[in-house]
Amino acid sequence: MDSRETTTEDNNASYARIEPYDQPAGGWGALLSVARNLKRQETFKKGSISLLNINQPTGFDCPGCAWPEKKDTHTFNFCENGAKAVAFEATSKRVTPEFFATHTVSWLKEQSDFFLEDAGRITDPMRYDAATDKYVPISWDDAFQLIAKHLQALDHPNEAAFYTSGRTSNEAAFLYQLFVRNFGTNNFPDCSNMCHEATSVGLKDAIGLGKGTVTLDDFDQADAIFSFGHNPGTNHPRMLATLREVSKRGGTIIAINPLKERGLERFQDPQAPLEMMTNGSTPISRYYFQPKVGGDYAIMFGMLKHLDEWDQINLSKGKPSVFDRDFIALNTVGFEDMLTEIRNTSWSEIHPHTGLTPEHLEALSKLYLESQRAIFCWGMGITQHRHGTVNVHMLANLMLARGHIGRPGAGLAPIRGHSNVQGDRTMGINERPGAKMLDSIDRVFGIQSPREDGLGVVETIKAMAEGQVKVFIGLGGNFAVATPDSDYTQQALRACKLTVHITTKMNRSHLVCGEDALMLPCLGRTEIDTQKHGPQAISVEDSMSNVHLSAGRNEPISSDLLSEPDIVARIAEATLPDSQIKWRWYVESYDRIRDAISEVFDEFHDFNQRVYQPGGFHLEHPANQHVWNTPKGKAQFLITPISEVYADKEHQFADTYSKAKVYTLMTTRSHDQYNTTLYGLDDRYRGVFGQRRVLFMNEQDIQEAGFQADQWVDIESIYSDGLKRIVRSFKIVPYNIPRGSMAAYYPETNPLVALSSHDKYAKIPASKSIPVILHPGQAPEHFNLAAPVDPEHANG
Ligand SMILES: Nc1nc2c(c(=O)[nH]1)N[C@H]1C(S)=C(S)[C@@H](COP(=O)(O)OP(=O)(O)OC[C@H]3O[C@@H](n4cnc5c(=O)[nH]c(N)nc54)[C@H](O)[C@@H]3O)O[C@H]1N2
Ligand SMILES: Nc1nc2c(c(=O)[nH]1)N[C@H]1C(S)=C(S)[C@@H](COP(=O)(O)OP(=O)(O)OC[C@H]3O[C@@H](n4cnc5c(=O)[nH]c(N)nc54)[C@H](O)[C@@H]3O)O[C@H]1N2
Ligand SMILES: [Mo]
Repeated sequence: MDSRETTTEDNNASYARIEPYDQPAGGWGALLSVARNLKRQETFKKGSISLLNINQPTGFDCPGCAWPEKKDTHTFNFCENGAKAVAFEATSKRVTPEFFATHTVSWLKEQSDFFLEDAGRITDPMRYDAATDKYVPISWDDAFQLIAKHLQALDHPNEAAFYTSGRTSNEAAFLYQLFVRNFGTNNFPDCSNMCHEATSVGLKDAIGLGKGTVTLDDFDQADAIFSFGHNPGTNHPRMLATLREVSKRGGTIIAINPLKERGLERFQDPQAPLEMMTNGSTPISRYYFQPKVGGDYAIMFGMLKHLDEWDQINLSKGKPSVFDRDFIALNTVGFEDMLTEIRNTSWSEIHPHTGLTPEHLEALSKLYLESQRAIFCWGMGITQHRHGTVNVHMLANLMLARGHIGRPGAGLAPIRGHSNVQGDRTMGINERPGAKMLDSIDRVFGIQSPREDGLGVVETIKAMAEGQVKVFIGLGGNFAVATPDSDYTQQALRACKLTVHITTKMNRSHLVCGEDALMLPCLGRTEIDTQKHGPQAISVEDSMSNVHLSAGRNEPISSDLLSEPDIVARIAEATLPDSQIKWRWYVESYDRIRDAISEVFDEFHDFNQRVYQPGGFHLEHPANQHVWNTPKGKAQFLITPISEVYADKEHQFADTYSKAKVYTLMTTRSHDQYNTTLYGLDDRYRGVFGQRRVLFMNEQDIQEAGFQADQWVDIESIYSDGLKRIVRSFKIVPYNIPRGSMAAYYPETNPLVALSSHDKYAKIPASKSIPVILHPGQAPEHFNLAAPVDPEHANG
């Protein structure tokens, strides 16, 4: 790790500062930051992109996040971080073959992640040459032949793994899964395995389909929105406009989050002229509960226990039940079993795990009791725990118990991450596919899809390290950095015979090469994608199951780029010369891919016809019609004993093994990053400027441990496998966070997460609950280890 962190001189220690930010989310701060980013990426040099009003018949899907666009508008709803994402892709900076001729891979490895991606867009396909330790140009055809040669040489198709990152379009994803299944494996590690897989698994168990049940219209009708563990001000800023409307019309927003996130407190809408002119803002959450990290399961357990106690009182007085008894009787199974477990659990077993006072827990439960149309939103604060899936079961239990599913203005709203992560899953990027989909694929294409489950992210890493997977192909993403246990993961990638990255910009994964390695540059979403039948649009599915088209408007940054569907088709054609599927024919017009999709998936009937309608179409969630696609045909209440959830062997081990105090560390995003992509070094709303190596810590914890604000510490994680995992030189920042809980940024802290520490069912790495201890540390050799910074480069 150290090599990547210590290379570039920091020439701006004075810019870096920690300073409370008292402005609302959004507002002038957001506009200023956008302007700086556009300048920094030299976007205006090209003059071809108009960010604030991308207006065209097919629409444009912002690659920033999966929050839905407002219906029937073709305007790109502007937000600060969406604008940064677009500017970063539309940059006029280039990484050319000349660039690679002057820099060895060893030299590039010494540079920060910020430097690598900031260098610009990759213009040509490149192959790693071990003799010179440089990337050298390769023709597209040779690249595809090389991939084919490696794949054909494997003893079994299961010796290859095919990663997908969630920016990939439906069309590319569909062709990709088709190719991989035709090749013969279900090894589909996916960014979702580190993200909302707990949602997909947990909701499938509970309500029959692993997707949310609400649309934007429901937000107009809800009386209460509960926000569990997500940070809209940074990660889905367009959501703030929706929350602002809810707040303005008197709806109640309730945040449950260990950190006070500015976007959940106050918002100034950059698209509301009056608010901007008067420097006004709208309060967002009326109630803010700060649990300890990982406390949600106990909180929801407690909410159900309160409801049950109030129910018993009501019934004894002849009053109506607290629960929606008719809904429960008609639609669900498992309710009584759940109540039995809850009644058998005492308050003293619940309260200590929540981090809330009993009074606050009761108040939160009352708020839920009082709402007739409630929406539950959640993000990584719920899923990235060893108990991520059971957290999702609990969210569903609460909703089902009061009949909030299928009722207007109410329901479940997971807030997905990557702009098409949900669509990729729908298209069959799934390492544990259902038989129905496979039968359908086989029928339409005359192939025999493999039936055995494949490998997800965690399993792929292990299999590569152990030599069972020898070829890694990544359709987007930054596998080497986004995954846990970075050192082990990177060794695993290096052990491969071939690593391939289909990509827009250079990142560390491209430098962690197998024996052979390829970097294949593709068109980005902002660019015009011209195929035989003319310019093409791709489709995506947002967090609320709306499917719509997106087409880029910028000239491609290089004439040598291929689109993602084209690259996939050409890999398929080269690898499977005997395949009956006319791969390249599909790419001539993406309508053909969409026609094939509609043959495979019932819910995509008349895909082309419907997707060309303004705003596209909505995929109905059967649960809203009270159709439950579970084994029993009913929604299921699912309960895990609280003693089991919190008898976490890793935390128990850490407590007994370590003499020092063990804290729970969450890893989270700053305001200036998109996952592993750093736009800058500020986290404006949290008052952090020009730096990333900070550790947010409770003030009393700091005192008790004998540390001080601004002191440098090393963070060590403790797991029962006994391996040493440590990251060095983090600065302590006193912060409003419950005792025992700490926060630091991802991905700098990924080396701390043991690969074996993940959710039992969804296998999501538990990157929001790392057991850690602290050691006094040293100031880093260079002030800012994460990346180079100067005032020009900062986003203040
Ligand atoms: N600008 C920008 N936009 C993004 C991304 C980005 O990196 N940058 N990433 C995209 C992706 S892939 C995703 S998945 C989403 C991620 O969006 P989020 O789900 O918001 O992800 P995080 O930033 O990890 O923040 C998690 C939130 O959960 C809280 N939290 C942590 N632990 C707990 C806990 O135990 N309980 C509760 N209740 N809360 C907790 C944290 O304080 C934080 O507010 O955003 C997407 N959009
Ligand atoms: N510790 C910790 N680890 C985490 C998380 C956490 O909260 N804490 N969050 C997890 C989550 S939620 C996620 S989703 C994963 C993210 O994991 P990934 O999706 O693998 O990572 P990204 O950083 O989003 O990938 C960025 C790269 O994608 C490439 N790219 C960008 N646009 C395009 C495009 O249009 N096409 C192609 N082909 N490539 C493109 C660029 O090369 C860029 O460098 O990380 C996970 N890891
Ligand atoms: Mo994500």
